[in-house]
Amino acid sequence: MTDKELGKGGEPRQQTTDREKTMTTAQGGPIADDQNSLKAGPRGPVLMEDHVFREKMFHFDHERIPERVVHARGYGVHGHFELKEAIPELSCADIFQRVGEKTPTFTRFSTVAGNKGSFDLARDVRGFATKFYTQEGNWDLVGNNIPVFFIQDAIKFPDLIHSVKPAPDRGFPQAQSAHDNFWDFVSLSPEAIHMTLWQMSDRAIPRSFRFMEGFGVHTFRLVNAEGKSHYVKFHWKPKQGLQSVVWNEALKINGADPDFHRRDMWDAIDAGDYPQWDLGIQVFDDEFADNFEFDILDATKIIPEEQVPVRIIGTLTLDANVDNFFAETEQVAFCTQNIVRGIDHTNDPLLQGRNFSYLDTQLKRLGGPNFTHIPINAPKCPFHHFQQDGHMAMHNPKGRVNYEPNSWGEDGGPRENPEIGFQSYPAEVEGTKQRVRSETFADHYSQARQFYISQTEIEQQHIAAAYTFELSKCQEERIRLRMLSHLMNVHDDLAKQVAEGLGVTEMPEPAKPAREPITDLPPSDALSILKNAPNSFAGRKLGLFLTEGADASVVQALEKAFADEGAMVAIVTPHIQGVTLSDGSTREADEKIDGGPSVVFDAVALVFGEEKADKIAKNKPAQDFVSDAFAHNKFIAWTTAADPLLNAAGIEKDEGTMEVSADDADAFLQTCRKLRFWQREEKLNWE
Ligand code: HDD
Repeated sequence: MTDKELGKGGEPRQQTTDREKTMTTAQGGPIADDQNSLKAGPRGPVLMEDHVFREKMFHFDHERIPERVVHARGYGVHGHFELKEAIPELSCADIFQRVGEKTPTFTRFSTVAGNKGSFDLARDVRGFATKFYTQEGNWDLVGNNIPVFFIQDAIKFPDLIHSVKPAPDRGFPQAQSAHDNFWDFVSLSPEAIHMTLWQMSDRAIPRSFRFMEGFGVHTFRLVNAEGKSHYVKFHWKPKQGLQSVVWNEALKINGADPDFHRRDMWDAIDAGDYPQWDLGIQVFDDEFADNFEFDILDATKIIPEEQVPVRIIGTLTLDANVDNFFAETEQVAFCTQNIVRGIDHTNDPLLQGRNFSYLDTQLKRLGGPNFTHIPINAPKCPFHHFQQDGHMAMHNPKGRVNYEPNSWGEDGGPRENPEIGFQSYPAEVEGTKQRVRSETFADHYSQARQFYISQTEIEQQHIAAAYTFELSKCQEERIRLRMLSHLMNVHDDLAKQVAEGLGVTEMPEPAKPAREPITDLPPSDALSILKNAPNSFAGRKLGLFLTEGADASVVQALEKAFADEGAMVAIVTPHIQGVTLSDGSTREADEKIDGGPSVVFDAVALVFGEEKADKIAKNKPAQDFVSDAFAHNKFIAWTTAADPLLNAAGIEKDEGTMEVSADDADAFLQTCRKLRFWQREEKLNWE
């Protein structure tokens, strides 16, 4: 670099004479030097008059806004919803009228408990919130990846969240429910028990946002043009299929890549592999509601798909990453109260409370009532109203009229329109004012049991192990035993396994149920992840561990087989410079071995050259790579030169491992479609 290109401090100068590219202040004034503040002499004090410095620093000092009180860590992406089946007989919502029409969307996935900087694979519920920019206004479906909630009445929400967040005195634990306060609250709130089964299941450690379901949770209403109402529950079904990781893997992913879920989403969309979900509706009427075993206004209950089938009406495709994380993902403001004509609320007390909380929270978070002026929150259809002023007002009403009724005729601004305007469903309401919980909300165990018996044995084991882990983190015996007293009302086997895991020899008395549970609800296969496995490796990732001199034909065959499937292949090598294969071609590395542990892949293949095979066998990260892949029930392919490593890692080959040549790359892919070799877990853990 010449002296001209370097500043006095030796830093590279990046100057331009192009007006378009010229850096300016926020006021638009061109800036000549952005690296040195204005001083009285080269070594003198900085001058207060330096408007360039002051403006830059002032803005930086105010960059942060309060993080969301829950769901602080999230990841947003653009997409669109395409209607596959019109439902005018059920709803007059504009978005549900024309088959093939695409409505733009913005979806934000999140964890609940952790702060903005926490890790992605916490055991936690995932938020799944979608804003539909419909032609009749924004509709926000603010759901989770679990179809039930911990509490029945929104007045308990601050306590629930306080209990799971870091304790107020010590400021930890971060992003976890495995502590006394959470389980204390839950065990004193039996309504939460059903949701804890979901939370202790593998649903709470999804492999990726792309491989999880979403649920609107509450019962809403669909209202048609004649004003007739049906009840509805909304479902998102991932076309990619369901998949989760195992707990030991989750713990390690959090260290290896705390951004695992957001990176996965970014990479998939960046590669053009757009994730899709079908929007399903469960529709039912008053007669069903009156005969259903539980109250349809109780958000701690599901309606099994076997009882009311899920009808698919459209597809959500996520096809664009954000341009700017703060402007879009951070500033997006979801509100459950954002509904459109044709969709309405019910009396679910949790939903009613949410309708207050979301609007209220945006005021605090985004600093004023004009957050709808921020592009990500603004409707994409025309909008006209007389709301004005306030912080950061971007579009105040034009002209002299800002009120109604007015007599200014054509110049009088927007007018009401009873034809297309929102009409609340005229539900009959009467009752005595009282602070009570309906008796019909009192059964807290029946569906918890139903969830448990709907799982495969592997999944049941995981649930028991998760309760054991979490309760083992509770220091107070009374809390552990109180939880156990509830699990005894859910299922004997579960309670026994957890008791054994905790080392409890004398079982407590079962908790006294508010209402006797129904013990003969049938299992519902839709509740299991493994019973609904996709039998595909598309969208998944193979970790291809290569060393110097690896057989090029095997590498190429694996790369081709997995690419044809629609899967990703990441190359892992001993050095980041990559390797030269047997035919002299090279492969660049995506990861050096200690930066790309097997926990970030769905299956692994070890294609090694003879050279240095013994040295690699002694490498600890390489040993961890295979031993973790094995312990996490992943499929493993290898070539002979990898044998010393497999031996050093103590791998006992089984049907989930296979020696691979160029001819059987396809066979390995087919095996990988099962995603995990669960029989190994049975053998390792239970025999
Ligand atoms: Fe909530 C955020 C989902 C109950 C109060 N919630 C928030 C987000 C999701 C949910 C996905 C993140 C939205 C985003 O990405 O910006 N919440 C749920 C579901 C619930 C639920 C599915 C039960 C069915 N929430 C719930 C209750 C209350 C809140 C009962 C309070 C009465 N939730 C909030 C909040 C948040 C929020 C404090 C924090 C940030 C925000 O709203 O925008 O208002």
